[in-house]
Amino acid sequence: MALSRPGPLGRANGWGLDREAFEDFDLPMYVGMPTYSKLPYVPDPAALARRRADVAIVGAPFDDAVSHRPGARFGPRAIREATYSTGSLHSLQLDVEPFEVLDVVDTGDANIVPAWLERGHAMVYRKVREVAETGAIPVVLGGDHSITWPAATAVAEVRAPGAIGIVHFDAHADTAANDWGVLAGHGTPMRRLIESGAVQGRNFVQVGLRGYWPGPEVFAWMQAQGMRWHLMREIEERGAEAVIDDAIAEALDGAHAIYLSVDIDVIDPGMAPGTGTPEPGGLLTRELLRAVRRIVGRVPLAALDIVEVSPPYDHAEVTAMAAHRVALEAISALAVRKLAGDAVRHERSGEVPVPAGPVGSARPDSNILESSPAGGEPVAG
Ligand SMILES: [Mn+2]
Repeated sequence: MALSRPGPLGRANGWGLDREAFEDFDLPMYVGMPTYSKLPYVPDPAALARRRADVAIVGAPFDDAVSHRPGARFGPRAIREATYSTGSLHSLQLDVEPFEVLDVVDTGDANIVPAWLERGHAMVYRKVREVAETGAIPVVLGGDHSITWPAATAVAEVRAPGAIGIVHFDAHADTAANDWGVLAGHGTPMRRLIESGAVQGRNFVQVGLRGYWPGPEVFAWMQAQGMRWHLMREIEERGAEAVIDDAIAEALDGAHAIYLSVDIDVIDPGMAPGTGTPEPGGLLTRELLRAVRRIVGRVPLAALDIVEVSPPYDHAEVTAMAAHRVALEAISALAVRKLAGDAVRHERSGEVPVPAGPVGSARPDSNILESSPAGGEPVAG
């Protein structure tokens, strides 16, 4: 990289000496373009397809569906730059240099504007779909958890509806029928995904649930769908390792690939305070990072999302850093798989599969229920 020629004053001051100039990728994180880990910015899907990227970061800066603290719209920016390590990295835990093995790029954000819930979800759906269609693995940075409905629907459509499973880390089940009458709130996306046929209930595994929401009738609905869940209490009693092993086995039971959805509030709020609905008594950060490495190392990954990081409630960027590392641990685990000869990209063979289920048909004309028999339900997220 060449520097411009100095003038006479610059030379006299000693500023014309030969200096090494660094590529943007190798500069400190606080210098230059704030893409995820300073990776190349490739917003054009045609360019993404041409370079056959393995992994593509997507921002979903959307928090119009929250039930409590806002601020997750600022999550993608904060997560992208919440690291001090730049350039070609070496994972000590996995002994791999992920950016040497994989082509990882940042595709920028979905085309979000404020205060328009339906449009925001449509734009997340379209952005994730255009990325997934290139064969790259989408890593979606939220945003509140409602974005998992459009993001996972897009991935399910590209892969074949009903063929992906979801492993969902969260303090909350997010399977409410509605949030105070709103069908697309951040307490409802997992129900919408199952109702619409994007994902089958028996391929849905939840880890880390705790606290005081939702009520028993929602768990009865979950059981009727064949969903499986692991309460925080089970992790306390059996240990995270044993529970994650079970979750991996359950996730592989019938699904071709896994969409991993990580609500950062699965971590204890002492370690991840910057979130919308903090619930005391959660995972250690290191337990979550280990779980992500193990799951992505053993299960074909269709996509990953990391949601509910609210920078205004964060302290010392600790929550954003945890979210940054969730993405990086998954990318590093994918790199290990690629070195072992496994396919990482999704190569589509032949025609686009015909949807097996009524994907998208659960989409209401309005996200507000005209009349809700049970009334609106209070909600967490
Ligand atoms: Mn949650």
